[in-house]
Amino acid sequence: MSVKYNLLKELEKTDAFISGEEIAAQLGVSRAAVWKAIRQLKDEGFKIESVTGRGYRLVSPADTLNADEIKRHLNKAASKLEIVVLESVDSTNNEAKRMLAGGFDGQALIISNEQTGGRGRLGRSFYSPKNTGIYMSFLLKSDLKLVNAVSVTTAASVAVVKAIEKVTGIKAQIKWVNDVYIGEKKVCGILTEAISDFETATARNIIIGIGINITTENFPEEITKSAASLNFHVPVRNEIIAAAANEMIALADNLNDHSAFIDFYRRRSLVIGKEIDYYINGIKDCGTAIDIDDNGGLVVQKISGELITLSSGEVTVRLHNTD
Ligand code: BT5
Repeated sequence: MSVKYNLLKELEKTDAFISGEEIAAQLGVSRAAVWKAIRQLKDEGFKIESVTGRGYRLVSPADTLNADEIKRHLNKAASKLEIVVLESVDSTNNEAKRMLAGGFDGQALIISNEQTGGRGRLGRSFYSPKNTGIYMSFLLKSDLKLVNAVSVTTAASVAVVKAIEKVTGIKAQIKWVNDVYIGEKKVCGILTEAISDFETATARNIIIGIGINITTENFPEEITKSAASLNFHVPVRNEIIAAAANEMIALADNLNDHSAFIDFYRRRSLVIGKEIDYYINGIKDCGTAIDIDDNGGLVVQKISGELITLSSGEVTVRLHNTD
């Protein structure tokens, strides 16, 4: 583990000042190494007070991503994941694809402290500033039938909502098909991609990208009204990541069987009973969301009374009055 991470752990133990000398002795490194790590942490946005003659004190709690810390919270089944923690990357989904292209043949969870090109669906972008969110991608092997593709997103939404609730106590809801909301604002988006095998009509590898705003406050102008964060200012990123991995792995082995997660998904649905606009290949229509069917499809009653089921990844749903 890095000097920086160990230093953070020391600073987190107390509200009092600790001298550079004491930290150096504790960690078995030089004073210069301590000073360098303090500077790195400050550069990353951690508020550390330094007073000559007294030493250093952490003013705001740190929430550094750390593979060992994540592994400590993983259960046995999820421990098979290779954990990759990056400081910055274009997109963790892209990184997963690069790993596959490079011959990686296992299962992994790739996490980054920021994304410079975070992606949403249909060419949209996902705002991913450093230190304040979770940006991660599961790279999983699968035997998922392509007809069941929507269930990956359904299962992932359930995993995220359960993880958030377990670690923070916050109850979130799911806006069909891939968004997690608190109140009327989006706190998490999910982008699933697959490497498929046409002959067997299965997804050989699936990449499940999840972005969760934890403490992000300043969103770009165009999403200030629709986006929010958990606003949870206690270090929780490693724990939420691990909790989501535990839930995801439990569901991933049987994605063709929706019964394990569909009831929970229904209970947390933000759309059932609401009037919605939906876009199929860019063409808008509206109706009332009636139910989520057993395959994760959204059952909508059109104004004409006709019932249709939305299940395509090309569908976008808008609640009236929200994004
Ligand atoms: C999504 O798409 O919400 C899927 C987002 C998936 C992000 C993860 S992060 C890890 C992995 N690596 C990636 O590159 N992506 C995945 P969609 O439903 O198309 O929503 C995109 C829309 O959400 C944008 O057009 C904005 O309106 C809004 N948006 C962008 N950034 C946001 C944020 N941080 N929080 C809330 N809303 C956001």
